[in-house]
Amino acid sequence: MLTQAFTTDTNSALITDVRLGLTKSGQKELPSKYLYDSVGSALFEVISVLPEYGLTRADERLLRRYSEDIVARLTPPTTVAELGSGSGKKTRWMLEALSKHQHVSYCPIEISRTALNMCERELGDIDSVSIVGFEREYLDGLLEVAARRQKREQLLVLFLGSTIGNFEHPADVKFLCQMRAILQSGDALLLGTDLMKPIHQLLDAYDDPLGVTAAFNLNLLARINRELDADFIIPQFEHVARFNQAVGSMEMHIRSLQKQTVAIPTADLSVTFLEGETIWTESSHKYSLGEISGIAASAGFRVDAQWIDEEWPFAENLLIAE
Ligand code: AVJ
Repeated sequence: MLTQAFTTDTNSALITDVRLGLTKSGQKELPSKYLYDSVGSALFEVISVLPEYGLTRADERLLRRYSEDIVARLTPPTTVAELGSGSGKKTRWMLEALSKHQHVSYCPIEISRTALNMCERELGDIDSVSIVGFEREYLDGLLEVAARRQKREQLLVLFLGSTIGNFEHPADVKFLCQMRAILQSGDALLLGTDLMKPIHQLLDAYDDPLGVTAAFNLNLLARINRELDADFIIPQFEHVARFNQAVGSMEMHIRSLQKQTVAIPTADLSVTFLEGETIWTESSHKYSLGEISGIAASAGFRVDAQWIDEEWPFAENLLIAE
């Protein structure tokens, strides 16, 4: 009984967003955050080791190589908040570098309890680091961390993996502004951003030959089947990856292979798809260096330093709140 109530409660945001997104006139859409249930998160872990998808390895490489340089630019004592810690694997380098000089409080903020547990297990062994996890939406969690920090402490926010790129411009600037409003001047944000690269490389990265990304995308329909009792017939849909030239973003869509009607009883909904019609499930923006300084400045940050991976163009940007 209790489980039932709990499930209903956590589903209410999904129900609202499915209703909104699938009844929209024009382009149907679903928020990309719903790609990450336990199946989707496991599939993303696989994507991140595919040879065609270099993003996660570039991010890790930069943090491994330059953590000491990054830390040298901070002003201790530092409290670290991480938005979307995931497994916590690439955060190790930053925490190890920081904890050489000081005791560190590390506050991962995650909507997934499973991810929080994983990250506590992965990073729990580092001396001089205490971990306090927050099972919250990003900004709610950040508000709590900011409220608890000591007066003279600098807050370092980690927002890695180019998740910022999933906020379709100008939502990226809006999100940075909301973050800035929670921070004090002098606080730091380490922002990971995937950079523009040849389009054929991007198409391979978001439509890999093994079909892992296709499974990752289509799992969204399978999730709605599981959680909202819907009757999507998965083989009647296909994964589409395309580069949207006008905005400079990779997009994932799910395309209906035929005209069909799907029932989603828990959302009290029945949705008709035309043959070839798509649901837009994700945008992943590919930044230029100029754009990064631009969005930082619009949100009240200055770019203190940048580190760039040459193998897979990707940047770690150390931003300081003005
Ligand atoms: C986890 C947000 C960085 O945008 O590239 C991977 C997710 N989507 N393959 C990205 C993703 C398709 C990913 N991020």
